[in-house]
Amino acid sequence: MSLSEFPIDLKKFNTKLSLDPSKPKLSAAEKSALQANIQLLRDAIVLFTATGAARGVSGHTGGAYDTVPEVCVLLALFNHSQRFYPVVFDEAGHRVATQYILSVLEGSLPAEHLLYYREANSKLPGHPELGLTPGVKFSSGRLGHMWPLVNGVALGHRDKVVFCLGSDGSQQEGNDAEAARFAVAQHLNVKIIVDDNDVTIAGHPSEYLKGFSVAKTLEGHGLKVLVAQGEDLDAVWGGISSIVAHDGPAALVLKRKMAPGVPDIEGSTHGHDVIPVKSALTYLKQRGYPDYSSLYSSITALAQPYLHIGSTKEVGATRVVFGEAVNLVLDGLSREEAQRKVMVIDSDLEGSTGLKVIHQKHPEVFVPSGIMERGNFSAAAGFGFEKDKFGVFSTFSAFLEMVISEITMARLNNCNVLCHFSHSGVDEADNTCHFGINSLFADNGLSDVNSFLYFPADPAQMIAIVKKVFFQHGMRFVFSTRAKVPWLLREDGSRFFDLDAGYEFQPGKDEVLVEGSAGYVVTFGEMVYRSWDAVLRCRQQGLDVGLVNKPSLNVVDEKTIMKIGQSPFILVVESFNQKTGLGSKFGSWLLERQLTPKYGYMGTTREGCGGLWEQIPYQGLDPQSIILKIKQLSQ
Ligand SMILES: Cc1ncc(C[n+]2csc(CCOP(=O)(O)OP(=O)(O)O)c2C)c(N)n1
Repeated sequence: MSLSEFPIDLKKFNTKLSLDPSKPKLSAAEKSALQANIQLLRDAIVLFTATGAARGVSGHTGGAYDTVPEVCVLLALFNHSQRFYPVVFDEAGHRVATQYILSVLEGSLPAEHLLYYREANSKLPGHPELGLTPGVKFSSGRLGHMWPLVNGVALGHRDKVVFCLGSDGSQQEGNDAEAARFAVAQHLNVKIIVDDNDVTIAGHPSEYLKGFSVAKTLEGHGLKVLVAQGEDLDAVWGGISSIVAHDGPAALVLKRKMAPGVPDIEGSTHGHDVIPVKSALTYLKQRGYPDYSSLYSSITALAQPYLHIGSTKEVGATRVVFGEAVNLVLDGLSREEAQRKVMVIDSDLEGSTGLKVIHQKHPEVFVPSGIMERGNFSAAAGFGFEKDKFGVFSTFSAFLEMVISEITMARLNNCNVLCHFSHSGVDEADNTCHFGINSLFADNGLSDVNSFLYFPADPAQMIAIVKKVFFQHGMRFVFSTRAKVPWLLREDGSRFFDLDAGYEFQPGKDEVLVEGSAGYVVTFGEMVYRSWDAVLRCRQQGLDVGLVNKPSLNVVDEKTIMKIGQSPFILVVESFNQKTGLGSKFGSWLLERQLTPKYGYMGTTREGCGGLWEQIPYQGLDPQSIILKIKQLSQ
């Protein structure tokens, strides 16, 4: 079976189905037409999202699968009347499979293209991106960011009813509370349909966020709220027709298990992620489809073709090592002392940001919490409000942008917070809304306060940094990437950051990994091994380039800058935003010291290409691109 044809005939979708919301009961014919549409889309979603699993690029199945009934109802309403703003906004952008299938139904994408879900350069990334994918009508992907925007759409279209699909994950964000209040105060005709499936990434909200009720919360804000069973089509239609009949903001909270009817993942957090190929095959077989194994086996993960020199073949996940390193520190304390001194708070990402091992080994310090980065950060700060207490907070680097103001207030309260921002830069990023590239915004204090931004170059350096800075005071930020990185090797094959051989991390100190007379590359984090490869290859060709690892990103090391600033050139290499990253500062630091080498800087400059490792070469940050820049500067 080949990828040139989508094996489920989406032309069977009844695009003409029209439903009149003034009739709260479905006729038998309407119900069966709706049911057929729902089943078709659900089967298609299982089929094509599983290609993400086959390709090794992951993805999300359950959430998109869940919301198909309400999506099909909305399409039938759009057919019925122009009163409805004809966009299926979705505050949970990971459910992007829905938007891709809608693009196919409206004829903007060929159906077979769905089989390239999340492949690099396929224009089917992990979240909807306006302007990238034909037919996609909005960008989404950071939870809590859509409803407030939909409110504005409704303000601009007072004559229309505007829908937004909601989720019990997204509804945890403070932005949604603000949006609810605003919708009520402005009497907006916004209708939120929430997939209340009690599943997010790290667990079940009913367990980790006891007391939270989507329906009661929305009611408390003053919305009209109905609750119905999401798998009871009559109830879904009844609910949607009555929130539409209501003049003003209203919500329909649909209770259902995650991925109802899908073997292996129903009701489980695994349903949040991409469905394993095996489970998809079982599901499709149960649904009476032929065996599609050959389709999935014809898909292969595209491996990174480049062999880096100057680092190990073995790779490690610095984001996971963060948690292990915290455990090493906590292992040295009694349980009572640990509990008194340390609090580690999660924002539904413990498996991704490395906190899980702390949860397992040191539950006495661990607080599982919801998708509420601002509140969780401030809780960590408040815990660290006293001199001998330390809060630990973690989320993806992309969401560092959400807590900048909270960081300022924590700073003004002299709080001790160790922040771990994983998924930094663009390496293997879930595309543009998940780029973690504006991280120097964390250094937003004035010149009379210190805060340190640390980005280890490999797993060993992560341990060295965490051990060193864990009990230091103030705000400390540690970064890691989604992608694994190798261990860095000296030219003699030994490891640079070997703790057993006496390596000790020194905050604020730049590390000259190799001296060079032709000029220096200055870099940090996951760009060090790539830059080291580039520098070594230049040196092999007789160009005596030096390399500086700058693990303390925001601090000037006077001795090193004076030394390298007198060399012929400096090239800053990073995957942060070229506009706001280290390269945007380093030139000023040089000029302030009357140092005027030739100067260049490379960072992230454009929206992503999807896929995984492909993001780095796409941004022109691969070793070959670094070599080219070195050669330009050294001429
Ligand atoms: C602001 C923000 N924080 C965290 C995330 C990471 N994240 C993506 S999906 C998700 C859980 C979502 O749960 P829900 O929206 O209920 O979706 P479901 O599990 O039902 O698919 C999290 C924490 C994010 N995308 N945006």
